[in-house]
Amino acid sequence: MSDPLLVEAEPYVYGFDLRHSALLLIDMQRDFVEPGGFGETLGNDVSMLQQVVPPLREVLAATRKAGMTVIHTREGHLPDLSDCPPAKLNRGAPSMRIGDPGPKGRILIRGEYGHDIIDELAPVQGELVIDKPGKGAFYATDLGHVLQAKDIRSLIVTGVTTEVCVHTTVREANDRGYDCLVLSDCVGSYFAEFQRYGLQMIAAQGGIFGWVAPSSNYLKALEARS
Ligand code: C5J
Repeated sequence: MSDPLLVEAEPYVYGFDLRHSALLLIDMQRDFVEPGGFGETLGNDVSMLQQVVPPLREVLAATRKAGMTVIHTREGHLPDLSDCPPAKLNRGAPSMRIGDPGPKGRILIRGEYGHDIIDELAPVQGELVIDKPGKGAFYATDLGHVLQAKDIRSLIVTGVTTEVCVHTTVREANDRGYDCLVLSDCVGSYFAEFQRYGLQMIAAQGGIFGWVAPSSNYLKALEARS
């Protein structure tokens, strides 16, 4: 058993073993990050999420170089919407609903251009892509089985949005016994205050859901290993 890599984090140092860890990129899809997608139909300023892309590219490159498992998720639904509960479909007053035709194809539908991951973070061969109908990455997906099969115990969590799919997934993972480190500049919200409080909520009370650190601390830990 090799020594764990150590990341300076809140509320205290996070230790992880490369062979038992995965980088999780949550929903870095055109539908959330670019104009004309689901995020914008809800009235959000999608440019708020674009600041996540440069640091996350660096993290992805370093993680790939280190040989760690990389898993991407995509939120979306089957073309016939059979996996989209009416409560989700009908909620609110968006300018377009899930399944409606938009400039990037049908909103949040699997196989459409807008549903896919942005070019800058596109998965490469060997990386897993988990399609999920809900906010949490464990709900109605194979993620739990995949992590068990790979003997993954720690998750480095990135993606969008901080208070919705990132939070839901971190809470689900925490209840399943995973240690989650959330990289603060690699998760994004449409709301500055949700970003701040969302991160605080994870690390509060001695790390009630997990740990939080800037990506520079994670990169330092990866560099220090050789
Ligand atoms: C949302 C997500 N915000 N990926 N989805 O609806 O956070």
